Amino acid sequence: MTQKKTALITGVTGQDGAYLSEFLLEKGYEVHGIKRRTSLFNTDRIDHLYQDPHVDNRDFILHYGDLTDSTSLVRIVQKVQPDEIYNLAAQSHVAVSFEEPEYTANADGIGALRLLEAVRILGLEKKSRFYQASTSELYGLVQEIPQKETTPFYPRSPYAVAKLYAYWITVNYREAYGMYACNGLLFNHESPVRGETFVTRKITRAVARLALGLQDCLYLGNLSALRDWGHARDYVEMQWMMLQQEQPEDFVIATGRQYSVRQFVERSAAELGITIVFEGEGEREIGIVSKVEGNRAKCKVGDVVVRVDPRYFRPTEVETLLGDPTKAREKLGWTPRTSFEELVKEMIECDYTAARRDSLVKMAGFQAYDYHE
Ligand code: NDP
Ligand code: GDR
Repeated sequence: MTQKKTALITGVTGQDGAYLSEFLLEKGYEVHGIKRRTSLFNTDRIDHLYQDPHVDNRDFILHYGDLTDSTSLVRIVQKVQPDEIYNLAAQSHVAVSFEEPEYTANADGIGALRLLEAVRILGLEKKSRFYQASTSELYGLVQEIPQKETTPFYPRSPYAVAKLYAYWITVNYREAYGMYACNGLLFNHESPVRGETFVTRKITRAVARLALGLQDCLYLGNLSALRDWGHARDYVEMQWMMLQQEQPEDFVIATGRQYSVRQFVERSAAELGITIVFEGEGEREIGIVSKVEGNRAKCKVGDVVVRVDPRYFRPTEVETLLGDPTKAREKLGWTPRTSFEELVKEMIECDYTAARRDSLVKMAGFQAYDYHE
């Protein structure tokens, strides 16, 4: 009987952590995840994978730890003796990194070093393969379009600068200690469980709520930013594939197609039969309902449903990202399965279902218990 492979995932409670856990469990792995202590439950995305700790032979096991706490990492790596480590944990919000630059550097930059050092201290350099969640944000200010593995980096946020350190320390441990360590340069990837403050999920949630009369207006920042958006489910497969090669290498993962934030809004609204037209410019730009079809939306023609709020502008912005996934296709046979339209549809359908539930609860006269009274 061949022994199960063991994977350790940091950031297991995040979007990618949840999809990757599902994927690896289906492949027959024993999956260990690191979650951090929070005052509220933070395991919503993986609750369906939970296994009762009183049961023997579990293959999904969570450990408390934190990327800012070396000793917890050493303890967990020693206990798990992983064949594969996926370092997905991060303060992953670019705008927030301007507010918390030091913490972001600590968790996203030095955190990767702590994990690599844990592997080295424990003498697991030849056993544990290491995946680092690198990002298209490294390209930042445009040097070349589309961006590929050889495109020079120009990070534009504390988040991206921290991730630049993590990228290079991963390369350095590969070269210095012969570790199987590699970077996935992943472009934006989304899903119905994307964090609610990233622009795509903010849009799909808001459009669903606007359609049902639960919200009046959606406030956004830079509507012209261009992104290459894929589906997280497709991208975690590639994270695994990168650790199954003979030699460790870095890969760009992207769709090769690009849309603006404005187009994401238009597409989301169209899924519910709402046509939005944009007028004005810069901070005065607004999105107005020009047509409503079908019976899924209660909006009226003429409603102003999108406004620009400069509070969402970033001190330095990444205006355009477009990835070239040729290397991933040619060397690993990977291509994204989900189109932009399918991604938006899936996200809208989930958020519309959730909004309908809220709407029905509201119509039934339910009021939440107010513990301040
Ligand atoms: P999420 O923000 O959804 O998840 C981040 C995870 O990291 C969460 O589990 C979070 O825990 C955990 N975490 C945050 N800080 C710490 C810490 N100090 N110690 C331990 N865990 C911590 O991100 P995604 O799943 O979208 O992204 C996964 C990784 O890929 C991240 O590193 C991100 O920067 C990177 N990336 C993401 C892209 C994308 O488009 N999604 C593109 C390119 C790279 P909690 O749940 O408690 O908050
Ligand atoms: P990004 O994702 O910064 O690319 O980082 P985000 O969805 O936050 O922003 C994408 C673009 O939309 C513009 N934008 C807004 N963004 C947010 N969050 N909220 C708004 O209201 C808004 N209005 C316009 C932004 O300015 C930006 O140009 C994501 C994260 O997952 C990172 O961890 C990851 O590394 C990169 O993708 C690749």
